[in-house]
Amino acid sequence: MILYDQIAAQLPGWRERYKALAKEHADVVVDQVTVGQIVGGMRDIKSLVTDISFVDPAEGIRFRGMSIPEVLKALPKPRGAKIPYVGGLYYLLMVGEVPTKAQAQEVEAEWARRADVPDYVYKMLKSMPKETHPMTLLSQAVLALQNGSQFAKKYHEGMKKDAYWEAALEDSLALTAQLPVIAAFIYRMKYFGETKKPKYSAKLDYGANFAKMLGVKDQKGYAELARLYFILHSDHESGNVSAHTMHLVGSALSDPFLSFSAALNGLAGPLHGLANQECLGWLLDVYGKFGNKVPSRDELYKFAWDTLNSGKVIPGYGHAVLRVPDPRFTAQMQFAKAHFPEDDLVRLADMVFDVVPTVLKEQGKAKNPAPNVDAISGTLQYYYGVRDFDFYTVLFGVGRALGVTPNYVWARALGQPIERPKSLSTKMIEDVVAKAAAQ
Ligand code: CMX
Repeated sequence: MILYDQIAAQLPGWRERYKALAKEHADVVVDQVTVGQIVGGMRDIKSLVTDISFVDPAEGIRFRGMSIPEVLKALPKPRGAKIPYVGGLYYLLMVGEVPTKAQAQEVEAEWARRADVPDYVYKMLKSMPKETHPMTLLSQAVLALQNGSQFAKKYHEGMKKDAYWEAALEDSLALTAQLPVIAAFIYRMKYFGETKKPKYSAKLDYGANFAKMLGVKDQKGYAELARLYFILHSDHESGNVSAHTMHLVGSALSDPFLSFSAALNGLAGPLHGLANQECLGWLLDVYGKFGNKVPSRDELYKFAWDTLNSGKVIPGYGHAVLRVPDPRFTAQMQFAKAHFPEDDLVRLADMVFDVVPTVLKEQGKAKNPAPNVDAISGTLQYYYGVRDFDFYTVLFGVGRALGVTPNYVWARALGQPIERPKSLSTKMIEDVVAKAAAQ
């Protein structure tokens, strides 16, 4: 299998490098940790290792060293499409090299072979109360799939440590193949009352399959958006809540299904992935308040201040690491402007981009007043008729699996240990502060 062969070929070299760091250079100091970082959500503490992606505060994400424009340009595309194969992105993240078109198609074929979701998963989803949040359904479905985990099965059969990554890769391919099917089923069931099993076609790529299974009107247009959306949401290095949860739970050798279900629960938080549903809600509130029209800049300025004065955050703005507009926002805005520049919500999102950073700067609290990935993603879904906001984080979840599973595979391949940071009591930290003051 293509990903297996490529990773296996690289592995001895990577293992040597990783082992050297762990054994020969373990005492080299990388950075200091301040009290502010300890009590401030561990911001910027350099304590994770990943080669899949890196977020530069002044530039944004790089996937395997490549910026978003570079990735979108270099990866192979389906015939007639402008946005690349998702399978090509998965190859890039897993292997670290830009695939040929044939290699990207091979990954797509691996997915098509594994996209069948067992019946009991559908049964379980159907038995849930109607009002259940779709993220809860998605997380439950992933947990239910754990039944078929090769990693868990082989671990209990005594699999050797060196082979962990192989079973992890098998589970990762199964998980990423089944996710769009489950997501589409949740969508059709929850909002249309349909319970037919979606059919994944080996003739279509990942994005086109998703467009078809979701049942949107403009299949071709939405397939492009789906590919873009999944690529952009795949990875954002390892410290964000969903990626870190996957890493942490995986470090206990919980299999990819257990780990990813946990990651989804973190993604479902309003300060993380749920912000995309909140962001479109905020835009529509603005739009509705001004009689379903794009307001003037002054009106928008006042609305933004009213939001802040009522104690709420402006969703889609700010970031824990980034200090510039998120290139994932920029790529989506470019897509919107290329395909439907006259759409009212796109014009509004563009005006928000102009006004909200000024408001946040005037307020002086947010370290980054610029838009993040969520500031526009819901607007694009809305345009294509996917208008049930609470579904948007499910889309983020499908995309996020494409980044966190390569991280999981490589963490097992390099034998990364169980994660166990140290905690201190408040008194201990106060003592450190007092000692520093006395010196
Ligand atoms: N609107 C209003 N206030 C904001 C703000 C925003 N968009 N972004 C930050 N702030 C405030 C914070 O709430 C914080 O206030 P307090 O000091 O009163 O607690 C202050 O500014 C400093 O925060 P920060 O250091 O700049 O940001 P954090 O690293 O603590 O948090 C984030 C980052 C994303 C949670 C925050 O910017 C936020 O809440 N944004 C809105 C929600 C959002 O868009 N989340 C999606 C992020 C992307 C993702 O993970 O999907």
